[in-house]
Amino acid sequence: MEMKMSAASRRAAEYKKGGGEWFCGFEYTPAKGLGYEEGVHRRDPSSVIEVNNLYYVWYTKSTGVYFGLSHKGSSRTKVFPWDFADIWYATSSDGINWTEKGIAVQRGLKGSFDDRTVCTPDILAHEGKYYLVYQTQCSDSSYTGSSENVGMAIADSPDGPWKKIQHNILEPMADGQWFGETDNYNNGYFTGFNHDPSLFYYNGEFWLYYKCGASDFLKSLKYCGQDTRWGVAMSKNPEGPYKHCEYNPVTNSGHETMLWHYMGGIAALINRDGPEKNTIQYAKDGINFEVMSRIENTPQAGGAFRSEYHDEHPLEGVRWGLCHVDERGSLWNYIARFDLDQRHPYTHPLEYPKANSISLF
Ligand code: AAL
Repeated sequence: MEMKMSAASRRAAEYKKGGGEWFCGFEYTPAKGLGYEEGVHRRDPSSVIEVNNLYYVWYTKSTGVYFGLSHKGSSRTKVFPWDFADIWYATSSDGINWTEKGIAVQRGLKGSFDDRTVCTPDILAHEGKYYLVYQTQCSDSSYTGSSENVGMAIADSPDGPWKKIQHNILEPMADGQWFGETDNYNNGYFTGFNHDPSLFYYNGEFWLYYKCGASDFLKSLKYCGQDTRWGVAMSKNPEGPYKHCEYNPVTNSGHETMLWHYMGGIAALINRDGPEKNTIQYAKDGINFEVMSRIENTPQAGGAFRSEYHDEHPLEGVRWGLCHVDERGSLWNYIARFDLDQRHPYTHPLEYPKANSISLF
């Protein structure tokens, strides 16, 4: 007798074959020392790296209330928690108790390309050097989305001193500058801004992933969130010049970037915005991402621990990390820790201590 099978059952069989291991949930605990503090915003943590048995993280820090988008034309009013910010760092020996160490990278002097804010960092350790990438904005910008770029600072030690490259290493392509064959509107979504840079050494080159959106993205709120997606730019040298990939955008969804190496490809957790939000995706070539699983309770602005064991399991690269909390009602943004949900069957052989679970969302 012919076996009847619905489309959903066929898909379920596919998931079991290929994607079962990619499913997960997350739980959240305090990142002590980086938690809630009246008057201070800490947010957008970088990936976490381990150097000489110490974990390091970099993040956006600013002080004072912010006034929102209705003030976006003003040159002096703090518009967002990441406006008028600097990049700070913290260390921890257990990933739970963190000590804030001080400023890593400061805004530039008045008149320079990064004199309004430096924020939303990520880190790459490569051949004895440390590369911090981050968002920059200059003081005449007005949050119309036309002047949000990526900068870089380089150090020989994670404790600095950091030497800034005195120009942006990546700028969004200007409206209309699309060199592909198809129409600019659908494919040219890397106009407007480059946010959330995340740097990898991949296939012998430096790959800089970022979030991008149409310059009017704030007006384009849709049922599935803001109109953001991710692009990537490549360079033979860490300092650049970076060239936007011809296939951009490489995702059709996703807010803050979170990516990791897995078996010669790149995995990505697509959060918060777009029709494919709340999925984990995988691209064998770092460019052509496929949906591997649909997940829930995703970390906001997660920075995962960059594990050297990333090939052991599809989720080793996202086993734990830090994220931020800026949900409704929390005026002062703060940093928390995420872990794969304990119900998830995967546990890494090198276990780590856990704080008591709290509910943040
Ligand atoms: C985030 C990131 C970028 C945005 C802002 C600060 O979480 O997507 O960094 O610019 O919000």
